[in-house]
Amino acid sequence: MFKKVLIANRGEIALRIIRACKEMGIETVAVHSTADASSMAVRMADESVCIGPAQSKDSYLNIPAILSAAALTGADAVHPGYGFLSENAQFARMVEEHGFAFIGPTPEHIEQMGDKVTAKQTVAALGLPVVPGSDGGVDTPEEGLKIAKNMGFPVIIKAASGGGGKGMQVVSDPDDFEERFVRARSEAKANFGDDTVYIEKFLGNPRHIEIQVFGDTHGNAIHLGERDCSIQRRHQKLIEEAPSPILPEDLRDEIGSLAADTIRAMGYRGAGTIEFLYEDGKFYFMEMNTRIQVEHPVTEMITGIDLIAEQIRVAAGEPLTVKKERLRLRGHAMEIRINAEDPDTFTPCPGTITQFHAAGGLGVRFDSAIYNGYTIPPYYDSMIGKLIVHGRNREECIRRMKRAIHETIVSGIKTTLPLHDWILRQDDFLSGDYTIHWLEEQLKNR
Ligand code: MV4
Repeated sequence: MFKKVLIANRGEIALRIIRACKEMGIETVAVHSTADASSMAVRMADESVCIGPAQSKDSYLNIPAILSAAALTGADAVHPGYGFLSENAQFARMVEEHGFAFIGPTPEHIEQMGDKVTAKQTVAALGLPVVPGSDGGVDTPEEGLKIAKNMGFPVIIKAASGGGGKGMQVVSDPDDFEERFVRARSEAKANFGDDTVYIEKFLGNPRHIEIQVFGDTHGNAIHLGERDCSIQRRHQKLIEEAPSPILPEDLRDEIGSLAADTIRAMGYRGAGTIEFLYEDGKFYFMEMNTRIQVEHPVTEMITGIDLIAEQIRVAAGEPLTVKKERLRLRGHAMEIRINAEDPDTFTPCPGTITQFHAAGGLGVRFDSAIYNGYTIPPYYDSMIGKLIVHGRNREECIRRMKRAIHETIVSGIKTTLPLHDWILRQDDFLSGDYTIHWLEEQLKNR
């Protein structure tokens, strides 16, 4: 097992990784920007190293500075968390070339899933259901229009190097196709330096359901059930839950087993998430994330498994401690992301927290790095914490979440807590009757 792990991240996930390391008897190194010198991660880690100025590109994305910190402190592994360098294949490669273990998949798997065309072809060949569409990249508008007409409109044009919603064009009218195709290509080129685009049938009212998977270096691969992440705005998730309120038991087993079989066949190591669109009782592969995700605690709550500890063990070459036969999904879990934002306009509200109290009690978990008197820097993501609750069923879970929201005190800044309280009182949410577009529709009419 590793003796010392460097955490190449900040905020709540840095703290989450430090906690797992402490419980495993592993020493920790926090790296931080000048803006994060008084962060909780710096206080909780055994050692800390300043890796540069506030701007992410100079610090949390500064590969030479991070590798120097690892060498200087004698770390033997690097955990990238989520965001920042977590899905940067070049970073994973350089970490390994410098003699450290990368707590994540191989650079090759990151690369393979980072290219959405290659990812789709790979998983389709291994038996996962994909959205009907072009067979790989499409070079010309003429070629694209032919495919679209064969498939029927509406279609969606996506960037191969995209993901997370960037550089997509929906086309309903064949007359608009050429213009949209050209726009998709040039946006792809401008955003990702790669103008490869592909075409899919556009699904109008899907849900976002993702499967948590895990593989090790001994040929084991499992799935840990799904998370329903359909409550989102502009591709930012607000609420995630498990199990999905609308997924039948037999379909969960079916898609979960297919997902596990897929990563086993790939020889995939570590934690991963396979994202699907779910519409009319059918799953369609969207993309695979090769990192630990923000919403991983939802899965931890229903499985009782420490996913970060499992990542660390797998990276150290140990087999998964979870066996499919012993895995039971228990009760219901839900997570809300708390952002330092105006709940009506979503404008970020950095500033100083003048009063703070975390919710507690049975089945309540608050993952955050904020504290009383903490000043939220303006340079990074506005998420300041995650409130996660577990209950015996969805009803108990929702009641507990409402209770926990009202127990949470964060003064001095605006937060999205009031918006969450509102969502949790909507009939459509309570009945589970919503698609990925529901929240944005509601916000228009509110
Ligand atoms: C789609 C789609 C409908 N049909 N693909 C958005 C993010 C990127 N990962 C893929 N996305 C979508 N792909 C087909 N064929 C609708 C979306 C989509 C979406 C997906 C998940 C969560 C929120 C979303 C919001 C808008 C569009």
